Amino acid sequence: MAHALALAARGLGRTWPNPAVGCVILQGGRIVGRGWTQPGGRPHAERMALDQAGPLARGGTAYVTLEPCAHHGRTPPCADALVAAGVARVVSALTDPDPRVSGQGHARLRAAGIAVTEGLMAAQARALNAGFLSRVTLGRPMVTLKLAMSVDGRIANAAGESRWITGPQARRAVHAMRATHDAVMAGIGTVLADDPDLRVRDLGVSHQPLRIVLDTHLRLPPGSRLACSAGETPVWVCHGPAADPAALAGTGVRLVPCAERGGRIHLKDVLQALGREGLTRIFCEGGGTVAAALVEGGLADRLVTFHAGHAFGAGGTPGLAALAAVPLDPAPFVLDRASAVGPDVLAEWSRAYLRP
Ligand code: AOF
Ligand code: ZN
Repeated sequence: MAHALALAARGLGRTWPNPAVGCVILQGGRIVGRGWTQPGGRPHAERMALDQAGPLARGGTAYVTLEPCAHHGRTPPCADALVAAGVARVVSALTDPDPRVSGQGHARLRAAGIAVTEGLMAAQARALNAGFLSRVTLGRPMVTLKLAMSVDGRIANAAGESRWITGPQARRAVHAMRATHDAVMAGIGTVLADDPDLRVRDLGVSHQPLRIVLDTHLRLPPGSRLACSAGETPVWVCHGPAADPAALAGTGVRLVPCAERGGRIHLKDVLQALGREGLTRIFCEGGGTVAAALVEGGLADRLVTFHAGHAFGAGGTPGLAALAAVPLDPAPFVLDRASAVGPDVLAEWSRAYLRP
């Protein structure tokens, strides 16, 4: 199952709206098939592993990181494919919450006489599938909030300079993280200040996440790097009802109308709209206003923090804008991992429901 989970992780960022699933088929103690959900969500992991195993799947054991599907999509259900291949045993990590599956995959296997064991490494599978689970159960994608800061939590010095606080190793790590998400998101303040590109660079990846700008009043300049590259890598601009789309006409950006509250698009509504579009994993790169709104709204599921050896003091820009009174106990984010990345410190935090 650990191997199946590692295979599944290869699909992160490129299988939406589907989950990234992994499958390993064993025969006589040897691996005869390995599969993972392919880009765009099809073929499913089981199909790929069964195709590899061919006749060797008969009498074998399949390890799957999610319950095999029971519905007819573009291809027949994976549960039926496992039955047809003559697999003797299926070990699955998690029930699929998709209402079209939701226990029926396991039931079909059992009805065909296959021995089914559920729940192996369930916590790890839940963490891996957090984006898909969030989309199906909460109607919104999972959000990872990245903050690259000075040791005192500032994302710019008193002169407003923010490039670059962290070193090249941290930047590389950020690009690798972008690649495992369906979309990279930033607020218009950051976009106007930095003119970022938000794509994955220098890693040789064949796929780019979408780019999303939170831009209530549609201030995105048509000449910005984002707007100018929208034809190559999609850019979605989430805006409020009163914004005038004329300035961005012809740039190729996609406009996503969202509800406004208190003069600003409402992040919960934005994320629900993105969930309806099928997005499962969002990587948010700031700035402080968006970061604070995500934390305040309980919408930041994971935090990725980089701390660099600068101390900018109170004149610098805080990584999080002001929050209303926050109780001290219990801390909502718990440390998953911390490590040195070049001269900087990387820490990954998540909410309790995402922890393995
Ligand atoms: C599996 N194996 O590798 C994946 C599954 O739109 P469709 O027909 O491709 O179905 C999508 C649903 O299939 C998705 O919502 C989830 O329930 C399941 N994903 N199932 O057996 C896989 N990716
Ligand atoms: Zn399937």
